[in-house]
Amino acid sequence: MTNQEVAKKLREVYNLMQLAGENRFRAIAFDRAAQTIEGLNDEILTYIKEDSLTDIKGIGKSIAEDIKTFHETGTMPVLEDLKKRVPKGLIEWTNISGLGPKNIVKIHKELGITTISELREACQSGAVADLPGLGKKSAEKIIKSIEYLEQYGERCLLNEALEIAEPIFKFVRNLDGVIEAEIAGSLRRSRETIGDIDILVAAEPKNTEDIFDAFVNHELVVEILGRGDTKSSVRSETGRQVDLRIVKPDEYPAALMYFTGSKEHNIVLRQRARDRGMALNEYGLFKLTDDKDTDFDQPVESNSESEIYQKLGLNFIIPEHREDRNEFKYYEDNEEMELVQESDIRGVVHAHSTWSDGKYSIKQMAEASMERGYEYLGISDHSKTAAYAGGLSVDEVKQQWDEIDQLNEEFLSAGNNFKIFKGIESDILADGSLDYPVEILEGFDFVIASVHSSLELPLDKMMKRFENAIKNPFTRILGHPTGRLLLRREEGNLDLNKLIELAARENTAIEINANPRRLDLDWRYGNKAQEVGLMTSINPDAHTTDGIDDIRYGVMIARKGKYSPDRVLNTKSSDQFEQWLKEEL
Ligand code: DGT
Ligand code: CA
Ligand code: CA
Ligand code: ZN
Repeated sequence: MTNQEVAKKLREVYNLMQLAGENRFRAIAFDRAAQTIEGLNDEILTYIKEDSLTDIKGIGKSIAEDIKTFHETGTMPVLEDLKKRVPKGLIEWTNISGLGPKNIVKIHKELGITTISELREACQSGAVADLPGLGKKSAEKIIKSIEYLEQYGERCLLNEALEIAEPIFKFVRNLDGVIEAEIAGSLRRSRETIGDIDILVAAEPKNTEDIFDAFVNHELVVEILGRGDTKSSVRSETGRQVDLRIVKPDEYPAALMYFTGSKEHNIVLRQRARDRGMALNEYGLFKLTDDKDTDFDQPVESNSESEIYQKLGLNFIIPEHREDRNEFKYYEDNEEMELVQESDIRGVVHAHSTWSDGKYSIKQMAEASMERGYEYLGISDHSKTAAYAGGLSVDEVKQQWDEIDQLNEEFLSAGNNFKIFKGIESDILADGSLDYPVEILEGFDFVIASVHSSLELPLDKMMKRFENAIKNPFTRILGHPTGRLLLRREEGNLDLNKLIELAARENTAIEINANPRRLDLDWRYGNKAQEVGLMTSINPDAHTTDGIDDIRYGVMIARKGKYSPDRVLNTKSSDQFEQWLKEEL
C-alpha cells in the first residue's frame, strides 16, 4: 500500500462526501489528510506499523482508523457507505469545471439525471436554466465545460489507461463463457497516449448476453454508452471509454488482428492478402471469387494471428511493431527481434532526492531500489541553475558526495551488493555549456544533460546548443531530449534524426524518460536509433519511491522503439555500467 494509494482513497471520500451533502468540515478533513500524506517523506506503512498515524499533523483519530482499516481490509467502511448513497455517474460530474457539489446535487435531485450526456441535454433543453439559482448563463457554461472536458479528455496517458483496463480486463477474462480474451487497440500496441480501451473476447453466442451484463455492471463503469449484439461501450470512472467486443471463437484470430490495428498496419495486410488471392477482414481470411470478391464460403484455415501472418508471407509481428513503420520488411526475413524486457533492467538511473525536488532521501530511494531487486541507483538531482527545482550549489554537491560515500560504505559493511552512483541532471545552458566548472564535473560518476529553459530557441540555435552539450566529454546521457509533456506541451525545435546520429557518434546515450507524461525519446525514432546503434537508458526520472515503477512504461516504449538489451545502459551490471561511464572517445 503506497502513500499515493491512501491519498487517492481519502480524496475519493472527500468527493463523495460533498456529493452526499455531508458536513463540510468533516469532508475537508479528508482532503487535508490526503494532501498531507502525498507530501510525506516516509512510507505511511511505517506509521501504521508503529501505530503512530495520529502523530502526522492533520490526521485525527477517526481518519487514522479509516487508514488502518483500509490497510487491513482493502476498503474503508465510510467509503463503502458513501458509494451506496451517491449515484455512480455523479462522480464524473465533479470533473466539470465551474460546477460545484451543491449544484451537482441540486440538478441531480430536481431532474433525476446522473450521466454527463443527460446533463448536456438538460442544459440544452432549458431544464437546468429553470432551476432556482442556476439560470441560462450557468447552463451555457456547463455545456462549454463539458465540451472542453470531452476535448481535453479525448486521450489519456498510457498509465491512466492501464489503471482502468487491467482490472476490467482481468474481470472479463474470468467470466463464465469467456474462451479467449485480450486487450486490443492502441493499448496492446503500447502507444504513449490512448483514445479508448478495446477489449476483445471469444465466446459462444449463447453466452454473450451474460458477459455483456457483467461488463456493464463492473464497479468502474459509470455510464453505458451503447449496447448491441456484438459490442458494448461504457464510460469508466475517469471518463475513459471502454469497448468490449465479443466474437465467435473461429473469428477470434482475425478479429484480434483487426482490432489491434493500427489502421495503417491493417491496410498493408489487406493488400498483401489480395496480392495472394485472398481477402482479410475482421471475420477471417478467405479466398477471392473469380471476380475478386470475398468468398465467405471458402475460409483459409488460420487458427491464430501467427498463422494469418504466415499465410501473408510474414513472421509473427509483435503488437508493439504494428504501425507500418518498416515492420513488414523486417518480419518478412526475420523471426523475432531481440528486445529489452523489464526483467533485464538492473539499475535505476535518473532519480531525484530531497537534495533537490525529490520527496525522499537518497537512502530511502536506495532502499526502495533494493527492495525492487535493482543493483544500483544513479542519483541525479538538479544542477544549480534550476533554482526553481532546488538545484544544488557547488557546496551542496560536495556534501551530497560525502553522504553517498557514507551510504555506500554502510551498504558494503552490511554485505549489500548495492551501489549508489553520483550523478547530476545538469541543465544545458542557453549556449550549450554544462552547469558547473570542470573540477566539479570531474567528480561525478555521470552527467545527464537536460534542457529545462529557453525551450523556444530557433532550430539552428537549439541544435548548436545540443551539439555543444553532447560533445562535452562529461555528458554521458542526454535527458528527455524534446522536453515534451504529453497532452500538455509540444516538443521543442529539434532535428532528432541529426541529434541521434551525433549522439551515437559521440558515444553519448539518449535516455527514454519513462515518466508516462514524457516517454521521450519517442519510439518513432527507433528505426533511426537502431540503424546508428544509439545507446539509451530507461530512466524513471523518479521524484518518489513509487516513481521508480515508471520503468515499466519506459520498457514498453523501448520495445516499441526496437531496442535490444545491449543497447540499454541500465541492463548492464553495476561494474559494466561504471566502465561504460568511464569510456572515453
Ligand atoms: P485509439 O483508441 O485512438 O488510441 O487508437 P486505436 O488504434 O485503439 O483505434 P480504435 O479504438 O479506433 O480502433 C481499434 C482498432 O480497430 C484500430 O487500431 C484498427 C481497427 N480499426 C478501427 N476502425 C478501422 C477502420 O476504419 N479501418 C481499419 N483498417 N481498421 C480499423
Ligand atoms: Ca482504442
Ligand atoms: Ca475503440
Ligand atoms: Zn529533467
